[in-house]
Amino acid sequence: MIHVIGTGPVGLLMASLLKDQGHSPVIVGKTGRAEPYLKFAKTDVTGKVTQYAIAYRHWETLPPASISFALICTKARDALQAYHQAVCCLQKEGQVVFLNNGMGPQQAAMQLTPAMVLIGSNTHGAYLEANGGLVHAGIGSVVLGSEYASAPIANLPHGFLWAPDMRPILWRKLGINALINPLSVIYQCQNGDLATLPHARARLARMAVEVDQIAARSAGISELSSEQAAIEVARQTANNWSSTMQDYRAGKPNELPYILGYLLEAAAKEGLSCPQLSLAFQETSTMPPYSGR
Ligand code: KPL
Repeated sequence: MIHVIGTGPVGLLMASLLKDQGHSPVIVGKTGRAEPYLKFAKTDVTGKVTQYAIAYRHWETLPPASISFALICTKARDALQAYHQAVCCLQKEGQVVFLNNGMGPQQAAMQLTPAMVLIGSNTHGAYLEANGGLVHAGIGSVVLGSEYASAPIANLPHGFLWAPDMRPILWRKLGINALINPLSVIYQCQNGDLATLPHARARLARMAVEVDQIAARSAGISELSSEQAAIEVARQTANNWSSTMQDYRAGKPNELPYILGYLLEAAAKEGLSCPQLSLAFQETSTMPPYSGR
């Protein structure tokens, strides 16, 4: 049984994809519910709508040793807490996968319990509509792995890919998020617009140069090519509102401290100056409240 921690778009998307493949996922959330399942409609990339009713548990009702495999689908700021809660309910040899954007929580957990932690990267695009409906706006992939596990875990869900060395994959995803997420807020646009609006596209290219430099100097990744990677994902998820844009619209804190903040810290350690990324971080931190579109 796979537990999916988090009831945001990524959590619901993962639970629905697992259900589509015949798994019986259990969504774990922070609030108690009258019904033991969560009902929602998903619109897939072709516009087809499917209704789901997926088992739901509140943390407090999860018995010890009840989790064998859990996907942490919370925001980065909640991921470490979710990990600590999951560890309390984990079976011997159980594993948790971090699927949050950005860096920090997964590395911290990896240091605490390396054998229990898998690092994941998700490039699917999904958002929630005002009525709670889930929109799967762009097909991506889920890759997971760990340098501490020598072979793919058994029973890897279909559509989940295994990579023994997650570092380049995490950095690729970090680069994509460092470009798409802040710019989608600055230009208040969907992901696809970043590939077509000339001023946004040009700014993305300028920021990408700095992202690639940080990856090379800080992580030894010499060819991140973050501009190409971000444009590819922006096209694949053209109709998606990035998670940062969704947070901005909802007046919620975003994950940019774990994305741009992480990169700028890494740059500072290397003595690299990154005016483009600093400006984007500053601009997105001081945006007036969302006023519509
Ligand atoms: O991860 C994403 C996000 O929105 O946070 C992408 C892949 C950019 C999809 O929107």
